[in-house]
Amino acid sequence: MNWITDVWSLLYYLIVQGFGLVLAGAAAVVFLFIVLRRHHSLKVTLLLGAFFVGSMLFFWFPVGVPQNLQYPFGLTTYGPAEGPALPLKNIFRFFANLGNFERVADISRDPQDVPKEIVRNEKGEVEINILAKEVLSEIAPGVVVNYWTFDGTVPGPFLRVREGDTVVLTLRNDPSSLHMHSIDLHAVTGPGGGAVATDVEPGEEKTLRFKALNPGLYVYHCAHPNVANHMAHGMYGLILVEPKGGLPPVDRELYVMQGEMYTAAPRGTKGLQVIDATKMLSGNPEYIFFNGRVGAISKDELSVQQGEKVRMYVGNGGVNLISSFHLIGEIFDTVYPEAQMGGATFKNVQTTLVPAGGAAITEFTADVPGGYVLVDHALARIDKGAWGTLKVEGEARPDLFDGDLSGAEHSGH
Ligand SMILES: [Cu+2]
Repeated sequence: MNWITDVWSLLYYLIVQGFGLVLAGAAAVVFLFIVLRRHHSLKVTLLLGAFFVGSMLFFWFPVGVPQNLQYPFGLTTYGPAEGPALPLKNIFRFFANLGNFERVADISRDPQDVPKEIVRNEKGEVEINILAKEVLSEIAPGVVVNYWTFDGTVPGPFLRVREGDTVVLTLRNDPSSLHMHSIDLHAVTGPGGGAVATDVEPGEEKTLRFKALNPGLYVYHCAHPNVANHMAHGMYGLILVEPKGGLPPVDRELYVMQGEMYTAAPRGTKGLQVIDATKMLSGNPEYIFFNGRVGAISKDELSVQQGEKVRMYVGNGGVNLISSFHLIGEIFDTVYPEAQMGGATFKNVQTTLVPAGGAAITEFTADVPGGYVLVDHALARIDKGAWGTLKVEGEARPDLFDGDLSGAEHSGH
């Protein structure tokens, strides 16, 4: 893919479909005029023609045009700030800047990219620097999306602090960005979770200081209006506030975050995609995935050793759906429901809820070797991309599981 094919894939929707429809309509008008004129007076012909053209425009403008533009005109919204409709000039600025966006080879954040546990026993001051950056990358093979990111991946970096820490967070907005960005961390006690204090223009940076009062695993996300639109472009991640005594030790920690993408073109359409704000408001994504794109969790052949205790930090950037997180063939020994800490944990859980803008912590011990699939158990969503694989390596345990797996390629569940 280069900018010529990118532009072509967009022109295909905007010009070939849009203006093609106009040409077809004009031809139909001429044809209609000729036919009507044979049987009616000029006055009746013009009236009937005006009715036909009016009907065509009546349906085309509210139905045809919005479906082909990222920021539909005339979209009525009732949020506290502007809706996902942006001025036409933003679309032109996007085209003008198309060559300047960084092309990221792989948008996904490695699920193993989790910082080490915090060993200090006293509170401290933690400095965090994050870069908001708009990039181009593939959501599925050949399908290119203009992602808006924290640090160039989806989800953004896994942040880790300790209860009582003072966090000094600097958000910088890359000069190549077309939009303002900010960060609202659900771990913050204070207005907007820090969103207003970190709202930055392209090329600008702002610093927020906050005290991490409550332990837990929290979502962070961009909260520049339209917030849903910024989140649906990929601007979310997780911050873990470890409790004072730390979390019980485990052998492996993994970072998984579910997300959605609302492309105007049907799933699988190749080339640069236009985002459909109308689909976003309806909550009907074309793609649902873990860690930024379809197939991200499966790419590294993620594997754990038999006997290892595994902890998964599971977040949901949404922007609309609630995830029913499940690991096929495993039972979560422990779940921290809604990723809260200090209250009761759940034991022996099959499927746990991960709310939009929320998280869960799941733990299991890998006992039986083989392939496992993690899913959103609203299972139609796996066909939109919401699945990943995990391999357990070790010796067979016929005392726990004994069966013929030679037909594995035919069975999904
Ligand atoms: Cu943003």
